[in-house]
Amino acid sequence: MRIDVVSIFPSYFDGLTLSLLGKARDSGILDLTVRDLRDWTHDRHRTVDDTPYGGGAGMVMKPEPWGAALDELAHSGEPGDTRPTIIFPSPAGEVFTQATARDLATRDHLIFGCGRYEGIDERVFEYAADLGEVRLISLGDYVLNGGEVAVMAMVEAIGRLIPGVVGNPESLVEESHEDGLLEYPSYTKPSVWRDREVPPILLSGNHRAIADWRREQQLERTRRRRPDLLDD
Ligand code: JE8
Repeated sequence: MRIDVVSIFPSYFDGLTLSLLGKARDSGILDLTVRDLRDWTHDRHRTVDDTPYGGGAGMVMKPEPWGAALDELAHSGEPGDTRPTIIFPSPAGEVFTQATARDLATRDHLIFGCGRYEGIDERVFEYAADLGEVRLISLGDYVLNGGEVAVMAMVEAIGRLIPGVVGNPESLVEESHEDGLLEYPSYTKPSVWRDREVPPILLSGNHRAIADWRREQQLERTRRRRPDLLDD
């Protein structure tokens, strides 16, 4: 899979190129490139923003650098050029879930456009729809200062679903949200710590009983903390 990220703060993504995704990148499973939007400006000040038509507070990202960036990145250069999925993080988008991550993990080419300020000139979204499938996706119902933090979370969630990125494929199906339930609690040595014992069932060696206990813990926690997950 190819993932391109466009941002005016490319160094935000330095941590993403380490560890988990670093391995996938080196092995060629994931080709992750982070680009500076200002590389597609032509003026001395590398301007990416301007005042909003109609007035109002703050600045809006100019369309021209975005148009040039999308033109360049939407073409893979390979024969059999496929249309990319172009994702703009937005508080006004559909909410990102594990189902969204699973869907996006099946795509050949993702382009993430990180807005800042009051957002991006609306015509950029219309233009992007000529180049690929456009998705406006929100990380959740709270306000961030720009798209970078949302894209880091989305790329990490998508990247770890790509075969070969996570070492043990069994660990994927057991996880929180993959089966619609919260995770069961985990314990390690020592078996007694500050007078607190590990649940004895986990030391019993009875693997069926342990699996049943863990499932019960998942159901109990989901009922208490996230009853919305059990509604449907
Ligand atoms: C963003 C964002 C996600 C989430 C995403 C992109 C670009 C219009 N508003 C813009 C005004 C307040 C400041 C906003 C800054 N901003 C925020 C998000 C997001 N994905 N879950 N919350 N916020 C941009 C500019």
